[in-house]
Amino acid sequence: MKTYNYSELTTSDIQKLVQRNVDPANEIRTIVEEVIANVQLHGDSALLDYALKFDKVELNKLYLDRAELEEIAKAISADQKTALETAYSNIYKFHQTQLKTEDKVETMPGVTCWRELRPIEKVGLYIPGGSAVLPSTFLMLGIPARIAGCHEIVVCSPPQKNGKVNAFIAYVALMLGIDKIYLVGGSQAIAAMAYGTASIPKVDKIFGPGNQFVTKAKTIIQSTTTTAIDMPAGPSEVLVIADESAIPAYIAADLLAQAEHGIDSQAVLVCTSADVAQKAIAEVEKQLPVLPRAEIAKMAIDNSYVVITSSLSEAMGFSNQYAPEHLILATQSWEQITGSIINAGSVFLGNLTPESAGDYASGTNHTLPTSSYARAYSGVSVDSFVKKITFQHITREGIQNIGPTVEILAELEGLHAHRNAVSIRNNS
Ligand code: HSO
Ligand code: ZN
Repeated sequence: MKTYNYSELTTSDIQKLVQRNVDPANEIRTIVEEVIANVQLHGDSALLDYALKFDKVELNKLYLDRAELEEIAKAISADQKTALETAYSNIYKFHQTQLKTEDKVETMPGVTCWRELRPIEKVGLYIPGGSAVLPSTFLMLGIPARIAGCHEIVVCSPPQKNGKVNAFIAYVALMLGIDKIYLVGGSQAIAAMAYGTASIPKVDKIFGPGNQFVTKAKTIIQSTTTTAIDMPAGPSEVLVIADESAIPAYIAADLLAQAEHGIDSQAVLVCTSADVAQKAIAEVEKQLPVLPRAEIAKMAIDNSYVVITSSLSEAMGFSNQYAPEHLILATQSWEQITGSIINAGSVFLGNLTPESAGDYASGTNHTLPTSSYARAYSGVSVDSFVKKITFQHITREGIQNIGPTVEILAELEGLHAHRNAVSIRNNS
């Protein structure tokens, strides 16, 4: 892994280091725009063509129904069921607390304002299934959607070579009470859920991570259709801040857990100790070759780097500029530095808290902002599946209290009909 000394980096070096997943020649955009246009024009038949072209499978219908999901799910073992159920229960517990009723506020006597939650009616979940099938992502999206009370949950996941989804995806669908999975992947799935086709309903909001094509499709449809998106979640990334109290083998394991996601994943180590960093790099070289996904991990590691800093606060400064999706504080002093975190999607504290725990089962959501979007976006939560509608009620006393203020402000904006809407109530 390439190693840099923070003190030797210029502002522009740092800017280049923290920049990722740019598409300067718009190559990805051009491909994705064509897919979107094709799905918009030809609907289901375009989706069947793409299944053949990209997923190498000839489908005779675009979905699996409940009976088919039940049949597929039979293949999973008792241990696997228990693990999925434990993860389900922890994720459910953590997300359930996010549904809060807010207090009503009397801003002036007789003027009461409040907010109430309403679920987004139709949501679309994209469950990736390219080089790794991710049933855990299905849990991370389906559970908050169910807690929020969304009426219609449309699920798209790419078909495997046998024209089905794998048994774990099928089992999670049943756990969530979802009766249908559409066999569509990639940017074509995003287009289908944004425009609707004969088989796939148009949804109000699309959720889910994906490769650069899926992410590009989400960002395009968000500005060209009335369908919203959760966030532009792109290739996964981790930044580990470590000091001399960190354990090099653990750091390496965490970097590799990230790297095995995909060739465009990034795993960054920011370390106050050159010695620990060197040992961690040696550990990466030791642990990497035996991984089944070594080839992918190797390419991601080649796309990753180490920065040596002189202090934890300097390390945090770099991390805040990078704005990582996952931030691991591999130090016993984590309590002293959490207050200085400004930008991060999800944070893992201390030497015994691997990102994998949050990826699967501790309870937090793993659909998080990547590519420095953590500067402005939060990860998926129940909030992402609801709208917060404001309400107000004004009494006779209230309209008298607030009336003069509204009349003067309406007058100064030259909007007399606004002023009259108040005056007519107070003068009658
Ligand atoms: N690290 C991924 C989530 C994931 N990891 C799913 C394993 N399976 C994005 O947060
Ligand atoms: Zn992961």
